[in-house]
Amino acid sequence: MTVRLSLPDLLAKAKVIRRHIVMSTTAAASGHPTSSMSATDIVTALYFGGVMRYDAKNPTAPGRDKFILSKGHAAPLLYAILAEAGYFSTDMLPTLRKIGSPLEGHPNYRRLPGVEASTGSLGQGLSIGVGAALAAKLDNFDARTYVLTGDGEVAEGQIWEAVMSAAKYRLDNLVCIVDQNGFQQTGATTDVLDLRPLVPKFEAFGWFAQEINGHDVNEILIAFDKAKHIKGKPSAIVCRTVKGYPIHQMLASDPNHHGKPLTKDEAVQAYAIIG
Ligand SMILES: Cc1ncc(C[n+]2csc(CCOP(=O)(O)OP(=O)(O)O)c2C)c(N)n1
Ligand SMILES: [Mg+2]
Repeated sequence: MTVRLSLPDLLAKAKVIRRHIVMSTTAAASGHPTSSMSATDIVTALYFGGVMRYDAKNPTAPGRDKFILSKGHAAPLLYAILAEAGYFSTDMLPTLRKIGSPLEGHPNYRRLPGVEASTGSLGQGLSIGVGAALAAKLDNFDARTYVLTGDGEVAEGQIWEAVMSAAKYRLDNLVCIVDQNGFQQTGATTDVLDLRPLVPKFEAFGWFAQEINGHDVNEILIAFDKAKHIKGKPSAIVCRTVKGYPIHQMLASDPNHHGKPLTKDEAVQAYAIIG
């Protein structure tokens, strides 16, 4: 089944998700709020915009679509999405990173329903996605796999091994989404390693590739729909995003703000900006 909210309801859902992200990372006093917030509109559209087929009450149903968070440090985003989708109670969100909680710092598929792969070691999720998409084809399931990677993460060599094999196996049921927020752990991608433009690189490897505004839910939905209609090749959607959106202005002195939670006072300010 799919969940298809109206555009105003989708925008409202993205605000709820962002508030969960701020609340859970501030409660944990650790985690990656800005990495989670750049990708919030993308993943909200996937789960609540009628894109993915899933059943929160039957999380391992054969033939389901799969979402793999390759940039596993954005776990607070995944947990907020899965809780809102009904995989587990939103009451669990404040237990992020607490001893004994299944909401580990990085997603653990053995401990939490809806988590399709254990990730956090960057570069691996697209290969897992290739396996899932290939398996779906071999099983004759009309199932799609969506993988979210970071723009620093795509510097990992394993990403491009997966890109090559996905084209070889004509995995038109695989979508690689790149959260192009312009920053990685140690600084701006322009300073560390800039792989832009990514679209011609994916195209050179035999993929269908689009570049969109990753904060425009309408554009995101159109891009997912376009990808669904491409036959014979995998799809990449390069999303231009802002790390920490929409609280980036609050963090202007440290726009990356990588792996740092907000203080309690900053969180109050953030809730006001998010709305
Ligand atoms: C293999 C590997 N190397 C290093 C890290 C440490 N690390 C965690 S997040 C991160 C930066 C990732 O940047 P990007 O992919 O752009 O994600 P963003 O947080 O900007 O969304 C790094 C280097 C890791 N998790 N895995
Ligand atoms: Mg990045």
